[in-house]
Amino acid sequence: MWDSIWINANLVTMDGEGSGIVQNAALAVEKGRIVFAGAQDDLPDHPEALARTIHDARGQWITPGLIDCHTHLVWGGNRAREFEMRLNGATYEDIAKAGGGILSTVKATRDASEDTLFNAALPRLQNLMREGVTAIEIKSGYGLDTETERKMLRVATRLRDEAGITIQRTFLGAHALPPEYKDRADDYIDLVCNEMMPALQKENLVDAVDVFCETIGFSPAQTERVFQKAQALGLPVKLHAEQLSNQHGASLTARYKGLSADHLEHLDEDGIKAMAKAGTVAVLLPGAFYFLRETKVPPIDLLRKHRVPIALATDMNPGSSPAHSLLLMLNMACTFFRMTPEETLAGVTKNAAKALGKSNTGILKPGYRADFALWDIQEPAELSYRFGFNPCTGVSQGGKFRDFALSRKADSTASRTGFSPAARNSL
Ligand code: DI6
Ligand code: FE
Repeated sequence: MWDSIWINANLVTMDGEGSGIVQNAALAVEKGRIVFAGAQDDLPDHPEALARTIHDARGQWITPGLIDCHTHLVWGGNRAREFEMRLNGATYEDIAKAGGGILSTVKATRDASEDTLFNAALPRLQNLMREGVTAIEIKSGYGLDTETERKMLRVATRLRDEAGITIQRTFLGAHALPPEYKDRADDYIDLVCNEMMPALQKENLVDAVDVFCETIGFSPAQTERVFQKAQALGLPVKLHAEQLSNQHGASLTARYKGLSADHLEHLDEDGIKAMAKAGTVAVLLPGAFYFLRETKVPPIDLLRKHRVPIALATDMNPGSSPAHSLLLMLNMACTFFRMTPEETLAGVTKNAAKALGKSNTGILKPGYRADFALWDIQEPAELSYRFGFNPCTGVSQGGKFRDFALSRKADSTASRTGFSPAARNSL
């Protein structure tokens, strides 16, 4: 007997070339894994004979759980003041050069206790989870000293353990130059490579390594030193690349078989070819594009031409993208980047899984983790069409199912398997 089965569903499996749509479908789960995802008529027996728990999806859609593969979700303080400064004409770079920007968040994060950071981060994470997100990446990088980088990665680990969500913890020690290393960037890279990265990896706090390669960040040569160290320690790399200028960071990342190169507004075709060859995912961040009022669009057509997988993420952070909704990123990717609804959904499922180096989630397919989301929609394109509305009615996280309709107990119309219209958007 299987543990549970969803019947009368429509699936967006993401298996194969397109979206892999199956209507009048069923999805079954056993021991946290998908054991069936296909046409209901192809079930080997009656649902009652196959599974202990039967959920009637009543025509709702099921997609793979969404994946937010680029976030800076743990930070102290906020940067609303800087937002106002930018509205009055200062640029993001101006503010960074004047010691604000990332460094103002570094100060607030150093000053915050681990509990304070955890308590601030949890609702951000819960907001994503309520939108069907079952896996995310969280970067450090607002500590810039061993102690505070450790504190951030410990918070990310606690979020993983307490929220029961898949989290990739990325060490971004080379995010900005801390004030105590002013004009000594190479010495700081020594610290990152020789002290911080090995110590934090030894404490089992690091799953991947990232660098901010930019004129206001670190040079390609400094980036490469960090990549070499990561490689020596067996850690996969990724890069904040070509966000504000073309530093040829994408090619560098490809040379280290990087998981992803992210932002990419200023990426050129050579970088794209290198990414295609290495299997490096292009992670686009429409929230940062929007919030920094960027006008240069990432080279979508060339990415398509060279068949580089495109992922989308929130880049959730206090400075360049205080975006707390992954669904909104789908809409922005369509409006700003002219991506198709189908491309955006691939961007937060199978391609985002690839960006995290995970081959067991992001697709509805037997053998994969039972990470999926239920949606009260008529067609999948609605996920990118509407904005500011959340049609998610339930989430399975490795087979653990949370029914958002049922969680409002006061609603007497919510049945064991049902999704009462009155309750479904109540959380
Ligand atoms: N690029 C970004 O968009 C974030 N980090 C980075 O390297 C922004 C971080 C911040 O402004 O706090
Ligand atoms: Fe970022």
